[in-house]
Amino acid sequence: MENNGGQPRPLQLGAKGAYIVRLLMVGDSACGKTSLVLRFDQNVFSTKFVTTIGVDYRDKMVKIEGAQMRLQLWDTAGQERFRSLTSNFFGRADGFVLTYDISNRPSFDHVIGWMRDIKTRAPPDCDIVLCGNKSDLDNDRVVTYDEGKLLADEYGVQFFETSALTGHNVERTFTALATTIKHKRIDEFEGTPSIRGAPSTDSASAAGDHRTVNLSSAGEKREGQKPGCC
Ligand SMILES: Nc1nc2c(ncn2[C@@H]2O[C@H](COP(=O)(O)OP(=O)(O)O)[C@@H](O)[C@H]2O)c(=O)[nH]1
Ligand SMILES: [Mg+2]
Repeated sequence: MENNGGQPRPLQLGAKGAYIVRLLMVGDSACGKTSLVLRFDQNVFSTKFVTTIGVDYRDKMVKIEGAQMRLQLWDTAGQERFRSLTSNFFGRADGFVLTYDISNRPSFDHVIGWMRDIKTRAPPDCDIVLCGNKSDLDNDRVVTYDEGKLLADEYGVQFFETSALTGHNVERTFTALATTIKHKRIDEFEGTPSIRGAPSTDSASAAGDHRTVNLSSAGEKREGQKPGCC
């Protein structure tokens, strides 16, 4: 499944000694992807459904088990409604936060389709975390925790129920994904002993870069990397 003769690629080391990790938010529209990014990056929540043109991009520096990692959070801006995300969007991802809404059954049913998109269009060494968002809406819940966990187990990915509204598990979800990526894409290459299991929560404060770029050019922005290898 992995590229490079079955081996994951080492993470790219960027400026200031921080590893660059490209994380993509995917899942049905309105399941809370933008809200999760805002909660993680700025620790805020808004009930507004904000739409922008292109892809919303944020930088967030975190320190995972001593490693400085610059998480590049790529958030779609409505294109997911039309399933029109380009291969550029998927092609160079290091990780995905695949989100559904626990109060919306179709959004959960569509996880299979999103998984298929990732498997066919993203690099084989990318990692995925499945995220059942809006856990605060327990009265409107139509997808049980066990259903989400079972599906995640079938795919061999981590699973968290989150609430962008309350902040429940939001940081944990991103740091769990970053920690998995660190183990596979940094430690394996440096021979650094890694403490597998519980993710570190010692993320640093936001680095503060935020911009919106056009989807069609998004994949061209990164230099020094091979084209998507899927
Ligand atoms: N109750 C609740 N509402 C949420 C949560 N996350 C997002 N929302 C709301 O769901 C709607 C869609 O959220 P948004 O982040 O724009 O979804 P996106 O289309 O996946 O980016 C907005 O009205 C949000 O306020 C959550 O955790 N709990
Ligand atoms: Mg959005």
